[in-house]
Amino acid sequence: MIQFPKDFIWGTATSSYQIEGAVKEDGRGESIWDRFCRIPGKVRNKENGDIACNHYHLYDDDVKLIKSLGVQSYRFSVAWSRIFPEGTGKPNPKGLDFYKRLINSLLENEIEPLLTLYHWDLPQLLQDKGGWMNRDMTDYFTDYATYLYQELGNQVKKWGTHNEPWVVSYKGYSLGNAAPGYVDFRSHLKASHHLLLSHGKAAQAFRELGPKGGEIGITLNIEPTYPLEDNEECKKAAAIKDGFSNRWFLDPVLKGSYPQDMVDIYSKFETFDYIKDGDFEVMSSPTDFLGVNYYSISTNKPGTQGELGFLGVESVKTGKPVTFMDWEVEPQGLVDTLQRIKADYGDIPVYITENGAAYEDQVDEDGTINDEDRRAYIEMHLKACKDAIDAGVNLKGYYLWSLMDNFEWRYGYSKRFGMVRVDYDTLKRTPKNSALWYKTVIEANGFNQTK
Ligand code: IFM
Repeated sequence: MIQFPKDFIWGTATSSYQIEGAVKEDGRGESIWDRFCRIPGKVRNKENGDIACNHYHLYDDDVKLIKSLGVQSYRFSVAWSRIFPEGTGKPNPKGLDFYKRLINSLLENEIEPLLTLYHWDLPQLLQDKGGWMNRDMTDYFTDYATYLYQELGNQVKKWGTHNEPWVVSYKGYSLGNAAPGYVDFRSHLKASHHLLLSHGKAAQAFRELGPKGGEIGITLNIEPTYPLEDNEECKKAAAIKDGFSNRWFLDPVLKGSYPQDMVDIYSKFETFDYIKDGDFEVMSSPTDFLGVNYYSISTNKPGTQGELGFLGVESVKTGKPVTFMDWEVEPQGLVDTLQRIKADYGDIPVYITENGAAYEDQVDEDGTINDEDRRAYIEMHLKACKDAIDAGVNLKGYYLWSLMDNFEWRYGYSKRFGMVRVDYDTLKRTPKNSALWYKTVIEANGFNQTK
């Protein structure tokens, strides 16, 4: 049996806009995703999070569901615009009350909350002030974080600042396929700077005003990059892709600087005049853990086509099996990622804050969902976690993405990541076979390897 350390944490994860619904209830303000979903052509079938999984009303049942699966910790995010409908200023007690009720329910069921402050749903009124392009956002974010530390810190000990700032800045400000939908690479660079600065400021505020004995960290999506062929050109392409996707975020947070090779490349079109003295010190304020979201790998060669053609990099598929997202399945990439973090950034405690897969699930006549492809994906990645632990990585826990099927951003409801199926007509939840298997893993703190 593959056995995990005694104190390993078994979790699952969601985010506010993807599951809550109730977007106009109890004083919640508009978020950038409410607005983005209304722009024609941005989200499949004009879908949106208006109802989503109706978790806002069904949260108590959802907590019972988490409990019934034996899950020990639940990672969720707070919708900033429920707490501060205008982004700043006057808090909304009804919005706060929802999270208090959710957290109480979790604690009553002995499920540890891991609260993420920002999982992409910025209050629209802050976007109207420039969003993450505006340096003031770093103070607004810190005020919002501090308010929650004070209101919820007695009950919540594990806190995350941002989820995947690369997605927020690159997809939101450069590719334009996530909210707010801008298309300008330089805006991505500026937005990413302010996101990481806001992380550092919120981490500093946590030390002063956060719960004693609490933990704070940031979640980065890491996609390990490999050369297509074993030659210098491909290795260089892989290094640039790594600098663009991974090191641009890891380095400021864990080393206190941007990677010089990327600064040299970007300096051809960017002056970085928005970087102020002392920023790197703030960005690299000590944190207690690093959250890693891992899904897939990237394989690279020199080229001028595609998204990063302007940097001389082309990412290609290598023929490995893919999930319904068209992401290649490669568990070794997770081992490499975790070992690399330890080698390059030190022995910081790590949680896998997301890992999982979308597949085209079939519901059998008797109502069961035999999602063997997802189960196998999870098993292989848990094996990768164990390999990394055996190699000395300080991996503390694993949060399966996702508790239930939900709004998968620009893909709407077409991509199902849940271990629990959501019937979008009735909103009924049905654990898939992967969830029943995950329950046995948690009970045994391990599993018999089949893959
Ligand atoms: O659904 C997303 C989540 O919001 C952030 N990480 C990746 C998941 C799957 O795409």
